[in-house]
Amino acid sequence: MIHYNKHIKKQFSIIIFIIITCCLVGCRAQKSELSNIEDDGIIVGFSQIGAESAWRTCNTRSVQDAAAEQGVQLVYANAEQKQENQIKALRSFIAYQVDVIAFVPIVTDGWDNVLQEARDAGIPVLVTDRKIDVADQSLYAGFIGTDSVKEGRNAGLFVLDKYKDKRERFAETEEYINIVELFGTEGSSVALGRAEGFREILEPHPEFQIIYSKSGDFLRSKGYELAVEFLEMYEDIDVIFSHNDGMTLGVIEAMEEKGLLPGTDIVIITIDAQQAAIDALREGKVNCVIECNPKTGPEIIKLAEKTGSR
Ligand code: GYE
Repeated sequence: MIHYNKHIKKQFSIIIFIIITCCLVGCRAQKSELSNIEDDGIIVGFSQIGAESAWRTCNTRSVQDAAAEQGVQLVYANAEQKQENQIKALRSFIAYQVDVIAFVPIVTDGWDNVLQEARDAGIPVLVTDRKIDVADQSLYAGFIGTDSVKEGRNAGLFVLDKYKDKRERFAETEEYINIVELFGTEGSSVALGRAEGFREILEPHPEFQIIYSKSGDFLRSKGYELAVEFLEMYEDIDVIFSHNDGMTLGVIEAMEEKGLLPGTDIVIITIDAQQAAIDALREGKVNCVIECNPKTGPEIIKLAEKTGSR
């Protein structure tokens, strides 16, 4: 523990104060320098979740390309799958006084405070790809993303149709249709929505039962790990509902290692429609691919320009 006498303490705090002011003036100066350099281009702070899937990297590139095309200055931050890193990034955007903040919220909760700080700083915020739960919806200026509940419903409708015959015989056979679900990131609006939409369609049909549901965090490696686990646990799986192609590719790998035929021995439904999943569909290793378009960059930048124009 270091002890200061009161005079030194006073001098010390004056020094601290001078440093902070210089920084801010420097920031403001830098910002005004930026504004001088690119006076018609806005500065957008973009906080991305990470690079957990081909969908994610395509989404990032779409935003970066659209910004470059529009002459928009993009300050990009990769949160490496951590919410605290995203909050740190949003706070640095606020300190830096960007014109607009756009972010992909990894989970739905925990954004109220930092969005209030952005509002206090007069910086509009756009929520992209995934949704958030905040007490005051006016804390953000807009949302651009996909309808995950609808994606889940489409997966449910596919299963409903696929097992039409077996369902009709259920009353006499009592043969259940066993479903395994690979859940996305816990607490993310996309995983919650896909699960909700899927159950909304199947719940009225008791012949369907979800016997296993675990989060693979949208990662191929985790999809593989969980597949090794549930293929060990169950012999009578009819359907695998995977929340994204990344996890699905891990499942296919594990099934083939076990000598099983994906798409034949077990019906597989996946969401995203990245090229590898389309190829697997063509090869019959996947039975249903539901599209989720990652190329939202142009819309995000267009809305950012509208929202943040100087
Ligand atoms: O389905 C998955 C990614 O938020 C819609 O996140 C996105 C999802 C997408 O990891 O591949």
